[in-house]
Amino acid sequence: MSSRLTGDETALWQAAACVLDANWTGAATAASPALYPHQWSWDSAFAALGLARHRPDRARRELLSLFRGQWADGMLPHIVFNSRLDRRAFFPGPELWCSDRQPAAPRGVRTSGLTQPPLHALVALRLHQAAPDRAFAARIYPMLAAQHRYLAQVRDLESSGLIAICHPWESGLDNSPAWDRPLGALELPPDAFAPARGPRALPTGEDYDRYVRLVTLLRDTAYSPGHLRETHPFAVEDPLVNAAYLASTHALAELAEIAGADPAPHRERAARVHEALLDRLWDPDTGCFRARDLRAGRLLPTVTIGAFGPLLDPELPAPIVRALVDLLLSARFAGAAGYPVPTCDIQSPAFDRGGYWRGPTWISTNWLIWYGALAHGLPVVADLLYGSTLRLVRQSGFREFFDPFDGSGRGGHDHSWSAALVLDLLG
Ligand code: 9YW
Repeated sequence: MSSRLTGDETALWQAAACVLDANWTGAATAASPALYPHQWSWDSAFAALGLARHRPDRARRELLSLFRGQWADGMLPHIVFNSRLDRRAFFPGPELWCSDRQPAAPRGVRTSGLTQPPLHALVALRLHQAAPDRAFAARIYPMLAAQHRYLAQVRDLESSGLIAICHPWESGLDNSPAWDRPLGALELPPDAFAPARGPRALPTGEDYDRYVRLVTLLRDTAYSPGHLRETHPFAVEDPLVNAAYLASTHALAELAEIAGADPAPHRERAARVHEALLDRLWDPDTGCFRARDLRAGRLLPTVTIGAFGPLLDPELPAPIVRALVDLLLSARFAGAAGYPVPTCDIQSPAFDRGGYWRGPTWISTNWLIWYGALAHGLPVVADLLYGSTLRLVRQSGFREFFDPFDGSGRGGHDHSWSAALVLDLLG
């Protein structure tokens, strides 16, 4: 803990550290004790950032434990299931994914068959910068390189430089209005039915049936690259996922140097992703980034928090940075929310202040924008994000998400990334 914290900040720091301690399973951090008791991929990356401030030994174990779930083709799954938990602890559990029947999946640990935003190399580099540990860098570099190789070889569906998600869950922003069109275009078999899940059911009904349908299509084709490229009905290039990929590709080049490997291929890839982000996802007519639906061959209409993801690109041209800042501060986002940043354009008909990723403010997306703003030397934006994020947790605790107008807490309590990222913000 930094010695320059005020008394109030010290109390917040300690409360956040207690949440991480309580959610530590002995090998990893449960995303949220009651709702999401397993290890989720991008949650784990965020948890490691907080643990780096509190228990650096655990931060490294957190990442290594996630990579126990990595498949032989490099795919890093979005859930690594805790085998000590009852199989009813979370739906969909291991039985939906059947990783134990996939030759590429690891033995002795069950996982999902999807990915999540690849922030891990960025986080591994930050751990190294906070407490240099060449042995750890050398150990994790090949795993990260394999993760990135999988993304470049299997997920760059149109050889554009960008990676595609094949399920809304892969975006991390599950029910974002950005996915409404491609999800709505999905045909459901007449008997589609998804069992009720856990203590809460969000999102519900037909949306959920569609999520499960997409998983069964992937599973029943053995998660094959050919199915993904040719026939899978959901394939989207998302600006936030690709910005995370780009930031991590830059970090991977630095980690390669630390580990004594060749950084050049990662630098070349980063240059390609940067160009493709601008060519394919920047919409000059509306002055923002949008997700591209590869199956329909067009940009998706709703402007969401994903539009700000490319602030993670260190080479984003200054006029585009300015356009993003104007949009962020406008009445469509921070300008009309007491507790920014809402996850959907407030003026969109799809905006829903209580609807999970359809409007509420989340600590993870706030942290990503804060981090990008710092990198671009935008102190006004960074201070706004820092202040509003701390106000949220002071007022409502380490909740899963928050009402963007009055800051009231929603969803699960003691959410790991809400605590971890506050630790990182406080420094
Ligand atoms: C689900 C764990 C996960 C996050 C996702 C979030 C939610 C789980 O919880 O998804 O299937 O409902 O949308 O980003 O990783 O915190």
